[in-house]
Amino acid sequence: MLTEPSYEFFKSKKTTLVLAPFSGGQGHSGVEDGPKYLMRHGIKEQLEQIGWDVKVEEPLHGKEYEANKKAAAAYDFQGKVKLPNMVGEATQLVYESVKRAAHNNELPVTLGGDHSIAIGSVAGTFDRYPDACLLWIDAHADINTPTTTGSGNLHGCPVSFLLGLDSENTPDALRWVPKCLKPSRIAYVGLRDVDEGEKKLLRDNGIAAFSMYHVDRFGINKVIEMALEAINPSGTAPVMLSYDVDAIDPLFVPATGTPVRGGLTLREGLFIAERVAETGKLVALDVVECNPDLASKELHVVDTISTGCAIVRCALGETLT
Ligand SMILES: [Mn+2]
Repeated sequence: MLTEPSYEFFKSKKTTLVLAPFSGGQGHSGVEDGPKYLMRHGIKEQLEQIGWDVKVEEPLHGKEYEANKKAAAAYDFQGKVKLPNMVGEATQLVYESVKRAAHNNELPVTLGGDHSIAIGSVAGTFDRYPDACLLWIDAHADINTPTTTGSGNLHGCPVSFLLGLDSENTPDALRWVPKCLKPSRIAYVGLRDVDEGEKKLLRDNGIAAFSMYHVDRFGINKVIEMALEAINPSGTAPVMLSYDVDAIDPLFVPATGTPVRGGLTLREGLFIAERVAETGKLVALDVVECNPDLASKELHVVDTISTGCAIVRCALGETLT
C-alpha cells in the first residue's frame, strides 16, 4: 500500500516558489514566460490543495533581461561565452532568494527560465545543505565549460561552474559561484544529446550518468535507484532535483528550446518526481525550460505547462491514490 510521502526536512510543509523568468542563458525568447504560464495554470493553488503553505518570490522583478538581450550581446561576452554578466547577475539574485528560503526551512521550488538559473538555485540549496546530492534530469548534460562550449550559451554550462571545472576561464561575473558540488554528488537521468567534450568531462570526473539507453535497458525504477545509490549511498542525504522538461519526449513536452526525440515518456518523467518524493529527502526543486513561444499550437502550450505543473506536484507529494 502506498502512503503519502512525508518530507523529513519539511515537517511544516512550507514552500517558496522562486520565479526565475530568465532567458539569457540561451538564444530563444519566450522561456522567460515559463513562470507566468505555470502560475496562470494554477501551480500555487495546486500545491495548496495538497497541503503546502506556499510563498512566492520574484528575485528578478523589474529586470528587463529579455528586452536587453539583443543589445547586450554586442558587449556582454567573454571569448565564446554569451551574456556572462547578465547570467552572473540573474543567477546571483536567484541564489539569494533560494538560499533565504532554504535557511527559513521553506522548500525552494525554482521555476525557470532557462537552465542557467540552476547556478543560483543549486548554490543556494547547497549553502543550507552542504551534504546534499543532486539529480539532474535532462536530455543534455549542461556541463560544458567556457572552453568546451560550442554554442557559448550558458544554459549548457551550469554544472561546470558548480563543480568548479576550468575555473581559470570562469567569466568574472560568475566568480561568485561557490564550488559547492562534488562529482560524486551529482547523477544524470534522461541524457541523449551530449557533446564530445562533455562526455570526456563526465568520464574524467567519474560522474554517474544514466542515458535513455539505461532507461530502456533497466527501466526507470531501477535507474532512479542506481542514480540515488551512486550519489546518496547511505540514503540519508538531502536530495535536490533539477528538472529540465526537455528530458521528457517532445511528444509530451513540445514547447521547449532544445527538444531531442527519444526521451522519457510522460509517466517515466513523473515517476522520477514521485520516486524522489517517496524518499522523503527532497530539499529543493527546479523546473526549467518551458517555453510557450515555441509551441506551434495552443495545445502544445497546454501539454508543456501542465507537465511542468505535474512535475512540481509529484515532487511535492501528489500521489495517484
Ligand atoms: Mn538543461
